Amino acid sequence: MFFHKDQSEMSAVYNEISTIPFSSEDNLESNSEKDSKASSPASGFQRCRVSTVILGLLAVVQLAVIICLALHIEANNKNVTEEKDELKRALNDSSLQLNSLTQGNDKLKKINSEIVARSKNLTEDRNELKAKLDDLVSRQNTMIEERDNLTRINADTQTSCRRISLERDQLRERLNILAQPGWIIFRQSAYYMSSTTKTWQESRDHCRSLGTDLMIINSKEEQVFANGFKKYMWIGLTDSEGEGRWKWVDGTPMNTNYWSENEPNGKTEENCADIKSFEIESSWNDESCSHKLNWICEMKLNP
Ligand code: MAN
Ligand code: CA
Repeated sequence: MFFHKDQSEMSAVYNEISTIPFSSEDNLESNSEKDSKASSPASGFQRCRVSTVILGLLAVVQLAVIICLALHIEANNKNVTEEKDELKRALNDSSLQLNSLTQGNDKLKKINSEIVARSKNLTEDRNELKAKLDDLVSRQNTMIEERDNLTRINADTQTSCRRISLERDQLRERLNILAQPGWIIFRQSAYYMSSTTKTWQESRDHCRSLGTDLMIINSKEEQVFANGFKKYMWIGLTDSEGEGRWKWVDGTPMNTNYWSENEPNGKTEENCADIKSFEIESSWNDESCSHKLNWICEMKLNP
């Protein structure tokens, strides 16, 4: 293509050169015109030789142009070949890089798939473990609650056990006391009738040493029962804390009474009560507390 272009350019140059007026020739022609009237074979030969020289020069120029064009084309070809080789190498490199990248990409895709699969498995494992942990925490809380309940029940049971043991010991002790001679059971109580005599306070102290106290009479049946012993004996009634304010040994005030006629009559001299006139229902008498009498203790069986 370059060659064709150069060829056409060369033809144009040649045509242009061909049309250039030669001043010398023009001069010659003008001279020849001037000398036309006097033309000769020597001047024709001269003109032919000049034309030949010019044509030769033109041929040399054309050859030089052709050589330059050829060199130029060859240089271009060489550059193009080099560029082509370079592009080929670059293409090969790119191709290799593309292959390498594709392989790397495939590997990464595979690794990514594996990671996704492992992540899925790990997520499932985590969820499973979390569910188990929640279950364990729930069971642990239930067990803690049960343990606390059992601890409370155990503490209550131990308290009950201690209380029952104490009651058992007290009952055993009372049973041992009741097993002694002199005790009689009536209704909800057991009664001990002394065989000796003591002051009211000594008598009370003896009853208390047995875990009981002097007899308290709070029903007609009990009064009749007490008279049945037919003993002149201390009962658990006193006004020693305040004249005329008779109280039983458990602190309750005397309401119903079975005083004998004209009793109580001892005022501040007689502050302790006894059964004296046991043949009649109203048998009580107030007496000097220092007097020595039999006494009767009462143990309540259902306190
Ligand atoms: C004695 C004492 C008194 C009582 C009279 C009447 O003197 O027992 O307390 O009042 O007898 O029985
Ligand atoms: Ca009296």
